[in-house]
Amino acid sequence: MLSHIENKVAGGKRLSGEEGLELLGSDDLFRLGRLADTVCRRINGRKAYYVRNRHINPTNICLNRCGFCAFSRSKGEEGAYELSLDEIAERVRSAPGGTKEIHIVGGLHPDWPFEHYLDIVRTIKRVSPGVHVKAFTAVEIDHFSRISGRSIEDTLRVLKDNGLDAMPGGGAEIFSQPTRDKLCPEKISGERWLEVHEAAHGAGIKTNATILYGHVESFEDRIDHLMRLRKLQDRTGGFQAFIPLSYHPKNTEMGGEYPSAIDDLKTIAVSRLMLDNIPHIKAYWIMLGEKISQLALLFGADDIDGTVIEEKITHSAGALTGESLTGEQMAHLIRRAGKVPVERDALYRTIE
Ligand code: V47
Ligand code: SF4
Repeated sequence: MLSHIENKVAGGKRLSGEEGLELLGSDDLFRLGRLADTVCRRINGRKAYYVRNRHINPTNICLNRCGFCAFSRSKGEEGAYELSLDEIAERVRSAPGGTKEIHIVGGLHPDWPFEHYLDIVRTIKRVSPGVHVKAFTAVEIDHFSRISGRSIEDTLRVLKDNGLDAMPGGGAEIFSQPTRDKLCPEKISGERWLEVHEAAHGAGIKTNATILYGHVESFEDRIDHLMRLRKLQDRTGGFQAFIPLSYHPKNTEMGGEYPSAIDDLKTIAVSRLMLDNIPHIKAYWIMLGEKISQLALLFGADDIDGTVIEEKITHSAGALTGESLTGEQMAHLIRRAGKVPVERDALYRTIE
């Protein structure tokens, strides 16, 4: 059934949306994996990447309160927190030697002004001038634009001038609006998310993209999501990595089940096959677990992400993983999957 797709992949041809749906509907997981691995090796050879990074979530207070998010709180609610600039500085200062990236995402705080987010970026750069700051989802950038009265372009320019090096891929969820309305009615639309990333690419800021899968979405929603990303990437080339985020249901308003390991691997493989123009597919070990991430390296992924150190978003929602791995542990996982570990920075430059 998949042989015409195999022929197209062998000839380096682009797959259609219908073919994407066929792949997602297939039960032949190993065939999908082999096909995705062929494409992955064509793009990245035997290399698989990891990064020494640290996550910091400045606040969990959020105006949006998405149905799948167990991390966020409303202002004044039990468990709500705000990190001070000193607490952020301390987290950066105490990050292990060799840390290359600080990853910052947080809630949409009702009172913090745009200047405070600039202070966060400046604080990190002051404490550790050599690290890359990969910060703020498109959802946050849109929020900053509204609270500051600046255009998206101007908001991004000011952030970049103050030290922003790259943007993470969160907030994409599922672009299709009817499904998005069920997940996160308060969040910016899929179109707006794509506009913000297009503006970032225009400003010379590399970004990532994600999909949140395994909840109420259909296979059509997943393929529509991938096709919209592929179309934008054709125009800008600014996406570095795509990260499928496996839904974690615990403590969420939406509830439901964890996606299966089979769905995790299939989603990685189909992402690699459909997104022929995004160089890296990340198997985020925090969400997939160490062993599924390792397998994912044979199913189209070429990155397992980072040392992380402290992780709140997935762990609030029932993550079964630890919060941290060392660089050596990640290199070991990669090596045992038969790939060559490559340490990278936030811009995929190799660390020797
Ligand atoms: O935007 C929230 C998702 C994202 C849940 O760009 C959930 O390198 C699963 O985007 N189950 C934040 N997912 C994480 C993220 C990310 C992580 C690592 C690397 C990068 C990168 C980006 O997590 C949110 C949302 O889409 N999320 N709640 C949940 N219950
Ligand atoms: Fe807020 Fe992001 Fe959680 Fe949605 S996913 S409630 S925007 S922190």
